[in-house]
Order: sequence, then structure tokens, then C-alpha cells
Amino acid sequence: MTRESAPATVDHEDEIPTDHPRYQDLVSRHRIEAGVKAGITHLQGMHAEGRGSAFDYLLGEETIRSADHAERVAAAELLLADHPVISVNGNVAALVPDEIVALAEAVDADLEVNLFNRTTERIDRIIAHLEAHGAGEVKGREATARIPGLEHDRGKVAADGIAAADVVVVPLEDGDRAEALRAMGKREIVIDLNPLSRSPRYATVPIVDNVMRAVPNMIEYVEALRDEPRETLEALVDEFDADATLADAERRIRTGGETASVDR
Ligand code: PTJ
Repeated sequence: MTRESAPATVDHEDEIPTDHPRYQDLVSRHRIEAGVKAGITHLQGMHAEGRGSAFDYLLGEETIRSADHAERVAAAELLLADHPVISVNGNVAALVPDEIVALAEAVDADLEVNLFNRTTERIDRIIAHLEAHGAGEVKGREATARIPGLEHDRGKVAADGIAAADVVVVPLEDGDRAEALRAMGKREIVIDLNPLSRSPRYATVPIVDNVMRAVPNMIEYVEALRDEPRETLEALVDEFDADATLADAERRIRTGGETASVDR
């Protein structure tokens, strides 16, 4: 029988009934709450989570076809990259630690912690958390380079990490760094549930999907595309239409209707 409510207090996500109609949302909320308690996620991460959750609700809490295609293209981008880097913040570390480590491993990408609300303590905790989930070296502790034109702390990056990357995965963040990275000539894969946010609008490949669905799906596409010839991957990347992808997600959110404009 479907339970109408989750237990009032959840110490561990295993206690959330899997048949609860809002199961995935409750798991996300719990992970963010646990992340805040562990000093990994910033308190503002709860605000970000709430916003994302509202957009996800309007998307039907599913990976729409245009997002699925964008995830496939993102996999191709990562397989083609010379030096891919995955940027990790407090929400990503709390929501998908295993998956983000697995994606980095699958495409031989660097992991780099880059925070909006930067403190050494939180960086250290996130690095330790990722290591506990199987990560090798995680960059970001030393800010050895700056993103030009970004005075904010978010401009602090590793010279041999984000600064040297050709492709950067930027999940779940605000727009000014996405804009500055694009100005540096980086190719950006942005995962963000809000298609109107500036970050996906500056992305080479915007993915309007929940990071909890997007990252595992990207890993599956990496494995599916791994042995494809380079020309096939390049064609996927070249034919991708970022504007149509964003428009498709916005239409779905505004109308709730079937989206079919980018349905490969
Ligand atoms: O850990 P820090 O200090 O780097 O801070 C991280 C946050 C997320 C607090 C910071 O980057 C921030 O304030 O971000 P914003 O401006 O709130 O933007 C977060 C974006 O992520 C919003 O557009 C949300 O809709 C979106 N979002 C939230 N949860 C998810 C998401 N997108 C994909 N998957 C989610 N689960």
C-alpha cells in the first residue's frame, strides 16, 4: 500500500519508504539536509534544492527527450575532450557523490571542488567526502589560477584543473562563472533544472534535468559511445542545437505538453 507520508524524522535515507509517491524528492531533500549537517553543503544549497525541485515538478520529474539527447551529446563531448574537468560544489557532492566519481573515472576527467561560498573547511570536507566515495586526486584545495574577469571567490581555480581544461562539466550553479568560462573559450556542459538560468544559456551543451538522473544517464551514454569512431562523436557534437534544447525544456515547463522538437 502506498504510504501517504514519510517518517517525521529520517536519520538515514533507507528509512524513506521506496513506495512513497514523492520518494525521489524526499531522497534529494534528505541528502541536502545531511550534506548541510556534515558541513559539505552550504545552507543556501537548501534554497537551490527547493528551486530545482519546483522546476523538476513542472518537468514531470523525468528526463525529457531533449535532455536525454543532450546527455548523449555531453558524453560525446567528454569522450572527445583532451582535458575534461568536472566541477563539484556542495550540492553535487551531497546528491551524487558515487555517480560524479564514476563519471570522472569513465572519461578520465579531473574532479575539482569549486565553491560559490568558498571556505577551506568546506573544500576539505568535500574532498574527503569524494575520497570516501572512491575518488582519487581531487583538485581545488589550492587556488593556483584565476578565471579572468571573475572577481568573486568562484574565480579561484586550479591551474592544472579548470584553468587548463578544454571541457568543463558545471552542474547546478549560478551564471557568472559559466559566462566567464565561456569567455575563456571552454566548452561547457551545464546541468541545471532551470532552462532560463544564465548558466545553461552560456553552455555548449545545456542539460535541463535533475543531476540525480543526468549523471547516471551520461555514464550509460559514455559506455554506449566509447567504441564509436571519432567522426560519429564529432557529428553528434556538431549537430547539437543548444537553443532548441533550451526552448524545448521551457515549453515543457510552461505548457506541460509533450515536447518533440528535439527528439532524437
Ligand atoms: O556549494 P556552493 O557554495 O558552491 O553553493 C552551491 C549553490 C547551489 C548554493 C550555489 O551555486 C547557488 O546559489 O546556486 P543557485 O544560484 O541557487 O543555482 C542553482 C541552480 O541549480 C538553480 O537554477 C536550480 O534550479 C538548479 N538545481 C537545483 N537542484 C538541482 C538543480 N539542477 C539540477 N539538479 C538538481 N538536483
